[in-house]
Amino acid sequence: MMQTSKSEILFLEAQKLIPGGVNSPVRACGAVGGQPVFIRNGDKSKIYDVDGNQYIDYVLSWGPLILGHRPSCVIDALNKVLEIGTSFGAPTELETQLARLVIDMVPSVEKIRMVNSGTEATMSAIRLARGYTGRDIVIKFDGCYHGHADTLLVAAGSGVATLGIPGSSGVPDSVISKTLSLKFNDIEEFIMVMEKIGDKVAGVILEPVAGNMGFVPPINGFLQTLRHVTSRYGAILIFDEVMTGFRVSKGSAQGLFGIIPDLTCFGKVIGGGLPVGAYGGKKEIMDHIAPVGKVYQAGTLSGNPLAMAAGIATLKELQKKDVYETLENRTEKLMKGFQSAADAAGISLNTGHVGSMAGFFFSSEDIHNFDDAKKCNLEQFAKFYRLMLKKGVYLAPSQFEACFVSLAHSDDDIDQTILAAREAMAEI
Ligand code: KE4
Repeated sequence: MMQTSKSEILFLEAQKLIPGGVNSPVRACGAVGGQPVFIRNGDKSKIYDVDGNQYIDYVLSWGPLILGHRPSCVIDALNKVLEIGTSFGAPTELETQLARLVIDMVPSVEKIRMVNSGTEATMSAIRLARGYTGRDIVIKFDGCYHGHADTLLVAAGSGVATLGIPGSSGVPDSVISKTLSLKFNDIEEFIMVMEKIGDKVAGVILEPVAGNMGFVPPINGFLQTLRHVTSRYGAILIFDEVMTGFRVSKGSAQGLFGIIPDLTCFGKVIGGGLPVGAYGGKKEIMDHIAPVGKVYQAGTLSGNPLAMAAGIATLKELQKKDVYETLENRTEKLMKGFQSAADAAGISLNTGHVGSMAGFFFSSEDIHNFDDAKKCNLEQFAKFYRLMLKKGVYLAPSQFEACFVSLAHSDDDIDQTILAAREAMAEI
């Protein structure tokens, strides 16, 4: 029987001081019942809670830890920076080094600006698209989550979907009146809308592989249509690669699908576990950002040396031979194992993955958009989540999330997880 009394005590205390006892809503496990476990430490593919329970971790801090917990290259890089300081609020060479690494790995990016979160990255990219085009309207897609900037909190996924709320209170209608949210993967609807208002659209933003309505890849032609039609109307195509960046392939989703967006947002992996976001793209667009241009964006800790060092160490590791093949093979094995576990138990399960980003829905139908995702069996998901947690497997506590595999996940970890899934599917 899993002992969680210390987590329960800590959760009670945290709830007195922090809304919901958490610093990000999805961590409260509202969608799956039960209470969050408090983490004591992490190492490689595992995390350990304050009661000493061990878990194979497929959340990986919601994506950043593609090398696993405490990879030596990142720890060594951080220790080296600590010898010279933590933050200066002035340029350092480390910022240029991380910029160079991202630009070398993602050819569509000619210039890049570092910020501190994915939210800052997407918020700034939207402001830049509006400043560059002089237009106001932004198009997003239902179920895609781009962080919590007011203008993008419309029909969002992730924590907003997990809470079952349409958007957020506190966001004036005037702010979201210029944001249109269309159906993900609906090519006809997108073309129709752009034929009507395309010349008024500043930007179109999406997750090229959605991970915040659960795992939903683009259907054939969807990304290509967005690229072709936005070019025709002079709208800026923004790939929110905060989750997919350096996760689904070395060249991110744009490299995998061969699409060149005008702007790209990054986060998670490029910080290697420290707070980093970034947005970048064509020089001609990026030079509209202050101090060169008139679109303002700033940040006290943007380009922080510690965060840069963790990002540099992570991306350098990802450039090594066979990294993405290893990640792909392990993730495919995991998802095939989940599928066969469900089949053996007669449970309808829909699994998918791109690179080391994966997901599964308890449904017999194909899932192409947020409406499809919301029809899945959320109760079965919650039961599966709780059973797997008890069996030492830490999955995202919401159907509207993705899961991740790291280079630290061994074949034995995958085998153990599949065995746990077989048992859990039989008990659902
Ligand atoms: P942050 O502001 O949380 O660093 O990034 C926002 C963001 C932007 N774009 C995409 C595609 C994202 O997935 C995210 C954040 N992802 C969620 C998990 N789905 C973060 C977890 C959380 O909110 O606690």
